[in-house]
Amino acid sequence: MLDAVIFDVDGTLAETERDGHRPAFNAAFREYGLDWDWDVPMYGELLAVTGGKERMRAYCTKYRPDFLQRPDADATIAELHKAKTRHYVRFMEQGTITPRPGVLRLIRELRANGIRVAIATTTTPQNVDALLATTLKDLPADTFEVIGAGDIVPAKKPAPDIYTWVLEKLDLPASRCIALEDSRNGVRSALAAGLPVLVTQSTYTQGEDFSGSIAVLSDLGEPSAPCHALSGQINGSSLVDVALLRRLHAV
Ligand code: XBP
Ligand code: MG
Repeated sequence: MLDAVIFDVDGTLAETERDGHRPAFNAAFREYGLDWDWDVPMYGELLAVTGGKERMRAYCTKYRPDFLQRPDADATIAELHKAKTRHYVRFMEQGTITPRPGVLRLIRELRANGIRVAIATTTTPQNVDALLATTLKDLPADTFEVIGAGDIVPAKKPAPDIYTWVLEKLDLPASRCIALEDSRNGVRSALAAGLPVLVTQSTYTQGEDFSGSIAVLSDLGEPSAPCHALSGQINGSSLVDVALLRRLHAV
């Protein structure tokens, strides 16, 4: 029985990293008079570490070690992150980030079939709220029954904690759910929580090692724009729908 589908957010529901999170970090750096600038390739490297505060700290360790010597380094990173969240929400309100192919279609179909949907993400809760209010505004407000986000658990992906937290709130065993992810860190997190996981590869996660996943797909597909499998089998399907998820889950 497939009772619930748990969605990752960044890269899975929408391509938020390159033109959402990345410029929001840069705007925060400018606001604080820092000469840090994360271009597209640099940000790809930095995505190896999940969580914005953790990502800034990892950047400093490698590229700005002097900054970490400042007595107020941690407090400044926390302030920068608050500013980054404010900029991110503002960018989302400009309405340029669209859902990935098949996302709205699949979520509506899941709900129509009584399958519960939830979110497990490392991003900050305000960012999820902003995405729901803009990119995903066509979904009913109560679509996602459980939203696990950000610092609600101490250890971010690839640790299993956020998925385990969501499973507890859903009151479901991992075996009755599927996770949808776009990154290796996300796959590792879901697998460590005992969840089967299907991957829709995103801009920044092309070619990552998704071992352990059911299959790696280009996207979820639309009737007018079929998806394709990059590895694994989707039984000749050209889009991910409830019937396919049930078949994949039963294997
Ligand atoms: C998303 C992340 C987050 C965002 C930034 O990963 O790693 O850190 O990039 O969000 P996933 P915050 O898709 O695996 O959840 O700055 O709010 O942390
Ligand atoms: Mg992701």
